[in-house]
Amino acid sequence: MTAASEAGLAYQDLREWIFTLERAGELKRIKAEVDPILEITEITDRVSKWGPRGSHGPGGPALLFENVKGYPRSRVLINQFGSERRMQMALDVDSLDEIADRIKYFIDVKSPEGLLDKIKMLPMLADLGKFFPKEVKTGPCKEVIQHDSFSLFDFPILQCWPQDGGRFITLPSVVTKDPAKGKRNVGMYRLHVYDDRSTGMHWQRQKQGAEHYRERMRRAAAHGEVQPATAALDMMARSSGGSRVAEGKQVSGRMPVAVAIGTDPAVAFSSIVPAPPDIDEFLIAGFLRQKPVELVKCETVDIEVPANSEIVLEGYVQLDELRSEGPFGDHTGFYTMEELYPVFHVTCITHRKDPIYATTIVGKPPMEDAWMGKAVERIFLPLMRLTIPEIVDVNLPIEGIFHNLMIVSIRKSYPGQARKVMNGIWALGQAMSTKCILVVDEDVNVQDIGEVTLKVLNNIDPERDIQFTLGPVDSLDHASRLPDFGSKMGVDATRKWPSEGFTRPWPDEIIMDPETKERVTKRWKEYGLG
Ligand SMILES: Cc1cc2nc3c(=O)[nH]c(=O)nc-3n(C[C@H](O)[C@H](O)[C@H](O)COP(=O)(O)O)c2cc1C
Ligand SMILES: [Mn+2]
Repeated sequence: MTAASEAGLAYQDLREWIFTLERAGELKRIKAEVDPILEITEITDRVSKWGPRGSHGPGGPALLFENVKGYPRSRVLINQFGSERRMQMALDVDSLDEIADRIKYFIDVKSPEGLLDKIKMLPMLADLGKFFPKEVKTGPCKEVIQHDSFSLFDFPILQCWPQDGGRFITLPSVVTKDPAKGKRNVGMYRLHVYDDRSTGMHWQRQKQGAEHYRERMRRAAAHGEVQPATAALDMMARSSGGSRVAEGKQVSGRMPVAVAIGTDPAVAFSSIVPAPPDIDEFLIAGFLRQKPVELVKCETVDIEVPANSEIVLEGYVQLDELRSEGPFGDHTGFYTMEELYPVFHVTCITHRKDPIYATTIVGKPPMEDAWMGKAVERIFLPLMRLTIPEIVDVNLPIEGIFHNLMIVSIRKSYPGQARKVMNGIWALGQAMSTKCILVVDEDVNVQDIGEVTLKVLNNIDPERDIQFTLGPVDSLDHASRLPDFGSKMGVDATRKWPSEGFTRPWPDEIIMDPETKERVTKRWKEYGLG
């Protein structure tokens, strides 16, 4: 357990988290002068690859750069989540399965059948109540409020890779509201800095921020009594081949947006979890840290942000404006090329005194985001089982960059079930874009790639067992026939049954008999093999 839990409190802010990391030997301060242009990336990339491959590595320490060229008063934090251990510390658990268990506990609730059942449920309901975000009057993020004389270049924002289109804010919690229901969403979408006061807003079209934007677009269109043309709804039109917002169907208006940078780790992590659309990620953060997230109102927009943030950007996205975003060296190991995305105009910045700028880099895996993704894999397993109960375990291998490969083991009970599972996964929120799904029987340890390779390839008749489908694919897929749309593949590597048309005998796996094993164990010394 970490310092936060010893005190029975969640990390109060980024600074307490840094303090805890340092005390645990998980953070290094770098006092040598470093350039935010490329140099910090090269250092962090090397550190991310430290240590042995395996379930506990690699992943060197978190880095706090204290002498950033051109930014004498700034510090840059990077790689805070960059190992399995730090991901556990961030969520204050010894194993990520503890969180999965906590989720299961809530899921397992049945409707109470009598008074006694109801009474038993009370502590749990009280528990739940503890997680809702709480509004407070003010907080550290309001120490400095800048309405006029600010520039994004006041902050040590990195240019990550040589061909990047500029500097990018890479670890922002972007807060928006659904114009219909007022429901909040927090998502991590990178921001390409265009100039002192504007950035790209890289919410990919299947993400919740993009849906809030589309909903505003629909409303603005209805208000202006123009038809929200399909083209206008397909608003993140691509520079090549895509439809455009233009052609007289533009709808004007502003969508308020706020961005929190440098929050406590539960808030940053909750911004990347693939939560169902209507769930407020600040509630998830409260659940993870077991203490409500404290929110303050923004100065210029009707949005709340974590009071403990190091930096808050307030502003709006103009509905009828798209601009080229990228290129950006992405977590696929390739650059994502320029595409049209909305523009975020910053109207006010509030921040702590001498703010710490929290960031990350993505690139060839493993990088920091690999460990965030692995945490999502563990935490979401019980939620996947809600709709696909036969799932035993799931592995998203790091080099599969989360959308390219999912290996899933199932308890098979009826013919064709592996294909049902694939279709279930392709219907499951962000898992919809999984390019390749391998389904194996429950006796296969999906965490062991060697065992998976042996069994999957032995067990398949490729033509019979591969299922292709067409549908939405990840926005970062550079090989699909069209942006965001392409084919996906499932491999049914379960043992085939007669009821599936397989009438040949299925061979047994080679396993030594226990008597021989025991005899050899007992006699091992006699053989002189060491
Ligand atoms: C470091 C990092 C950067 C990310 N950048 C983006 C991005 O630029 N655009 C995007 O759509 N998703 C990005 N994601 C993934 C989203 O944060 C993730 O899909 C999240 O669940 C979206 O939240 P939403 O479902 O509320 O939209 C990033 C994730 C990480 C870990
Ligand atoms: Mn969301």
